[in-house]
Amino acid sequence: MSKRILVTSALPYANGPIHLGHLAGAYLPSDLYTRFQRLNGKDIIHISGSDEHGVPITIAAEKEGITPKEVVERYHTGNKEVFEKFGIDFDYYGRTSSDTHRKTSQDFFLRLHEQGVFTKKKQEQFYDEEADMFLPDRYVKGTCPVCGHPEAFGDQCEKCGTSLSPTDLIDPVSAITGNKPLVKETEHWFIPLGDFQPWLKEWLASKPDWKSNVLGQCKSWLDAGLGERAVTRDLSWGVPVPLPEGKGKVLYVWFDAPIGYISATKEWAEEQGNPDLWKTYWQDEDTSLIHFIGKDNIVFHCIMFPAMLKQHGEFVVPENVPANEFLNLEGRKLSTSKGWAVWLHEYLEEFEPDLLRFVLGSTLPETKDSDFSWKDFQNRVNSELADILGNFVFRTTSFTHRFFNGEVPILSNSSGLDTETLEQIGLQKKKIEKAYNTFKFREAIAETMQLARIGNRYFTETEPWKTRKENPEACGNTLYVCLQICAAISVMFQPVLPGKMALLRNQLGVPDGAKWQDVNNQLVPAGQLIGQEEILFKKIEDDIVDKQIEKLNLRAGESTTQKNPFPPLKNIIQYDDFASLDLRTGTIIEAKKVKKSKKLIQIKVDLGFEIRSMLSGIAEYYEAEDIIGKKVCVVANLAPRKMMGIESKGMVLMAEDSQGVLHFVSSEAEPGSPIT
Ligand code: B3M
Ligand code: ZN
Repeated sequence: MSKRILVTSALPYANGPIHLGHLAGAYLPSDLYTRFQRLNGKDIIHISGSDEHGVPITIAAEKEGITPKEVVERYHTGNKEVFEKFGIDFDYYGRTSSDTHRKTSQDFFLRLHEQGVFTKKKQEQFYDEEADMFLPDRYVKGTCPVCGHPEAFGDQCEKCGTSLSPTDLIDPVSAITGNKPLVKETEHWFIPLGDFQPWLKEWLASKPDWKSNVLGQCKSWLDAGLGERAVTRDLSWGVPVPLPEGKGKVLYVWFDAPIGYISATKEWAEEQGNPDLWKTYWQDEDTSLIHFIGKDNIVFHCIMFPAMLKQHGEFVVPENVPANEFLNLEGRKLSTSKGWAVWLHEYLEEFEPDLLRFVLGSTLPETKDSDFSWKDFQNRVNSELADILGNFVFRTTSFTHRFFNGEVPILSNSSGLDTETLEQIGLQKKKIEKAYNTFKFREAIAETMQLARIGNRYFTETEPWKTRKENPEACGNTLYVCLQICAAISVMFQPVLPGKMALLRNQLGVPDGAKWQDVNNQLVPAGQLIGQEEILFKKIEDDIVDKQIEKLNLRAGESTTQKNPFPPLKNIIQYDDFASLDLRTGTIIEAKKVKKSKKLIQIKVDLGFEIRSMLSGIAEYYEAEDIIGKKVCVVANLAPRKMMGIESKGMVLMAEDSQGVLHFVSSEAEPGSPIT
């Protein structure tokens, strides 16, 4: 293990408030890790901040009718505050609109430029004449060439996750005016990621212990071959390109945002009164750099940013990137625009932070997508925090007060069970620290809770209410053991339940500065006076969570009544346009999932007069074997297209409902019948 750790959490775009999806992806895991390592006596700093550039900001500004600057002012401060209230333990929360950041990212760009890394190339790009601007990234919308999603963005299809260029889209339109964009020539700087491929491959091969979801994504990027990536954009909002010929252009947001980690560390060092301190964390080889992110940011943190750091030459590269998958909400994909989200500031109006820290921490999407539901929240709070942990602490402390004047009894003539139970503290401690060190936070939490279960079982088995009269010495031993377990928990549960465990330490007289190393089976000495019993966790009543579910449904309902959930109608076409389509009925006679593709199923359709092979982006909704025999309608004269190296001759028609689920369009007419 290295001498020091630098933890970063993805810089959230300052274009909206923080919700549960953010927390589950990056910020709760990074906080649990940081708090554990701090407790463990490590030299560690935790850096994050607002990502204030890029198209997500400018589009939000256009939607709200305000300037990009106003958007980031609105959300930066609010987000910083809500993280603080939730107990996310950042050492510094910066922002990419700062002067330090502008200078740091421009210097970075210039250094790579001077090293001759970039190629400068003319490129055809979409242009919106009415808005009088180029249309990078999300300024273009259209149909995804991979899965057929009609609302894909120019940089990524949010449905199938494919990373795209605006020109990949089918039927592209400007996101500002809805116009069909023109193509115009412009010039940009590109980083040839392909040149870094051999190094990246070797470097990633030296990280076999990384999470498999992360390595899997990296591998598929490398297998597909890394190309060039433009690092500049034609926009007015962002870090200006620091070259005379770059006038009117800014750095691509994914070039400047990760450098934001460095700029924020510089500002932190400044604040510490030691302006060079940032170098120790970024440039000394004895640092472990760890990026906490959600899965949609993997390529940038495992390929692009490491390549930039490596090329620059003065920085360490990441030691680990423990990216999480996504969090769903009540079984549905989280969507802020559809009102299907729980915002952290709203949560905090009703509940304490520690409850959510525990529940979300216990269900983090560490290896696959996971789900948050209000009923599960209630269940876990009631049956684990209240019934197990809270109850154990309460029965132990109240018993000590009633029968031992609130003093920790002495341990004498302990039984085998007493000793074994005390030893569990050390055994659990080992399991918990291993889980934290390997980014398995769900496991760390479950193993900590396990200690409270062990304590509860032991309390019940030793029956102190009986031994109190029959064998006071044994009764004292029971309470001694239980108090030691409570004390150990008050330190070991601190990363997850910082507020509640501070109360518990105070109650038991465990020093607030107790470290992980101090946890043993005699944390509270015999004779020590403990505070009065208190209820640590109150149970949540049904009506409280019902209200939350209602609120969620209401908001989602409002947003669908206000907003048509379907895409707007396309422009009017002439009959001839329609007549040029050759639509036919058919029957699926063979289907198999395309290897390595999440979306695609390769099918053979009987058109009566011939058998056609096609690809369809429906694997998320249908199993290949279930669709054999389905009657379908197809576009039979669509020019053949290749996807994932397989040719598709035609397209199966699907209807996409408001939830984004695809349904077949069928006809009973015999295969081959023209649809007119
Ligand atoms: N702002 C994307 C996101 O919020 C982006 C992360 C930047 S990390 C350097 O998911
Ligand atoms: Zn797609």
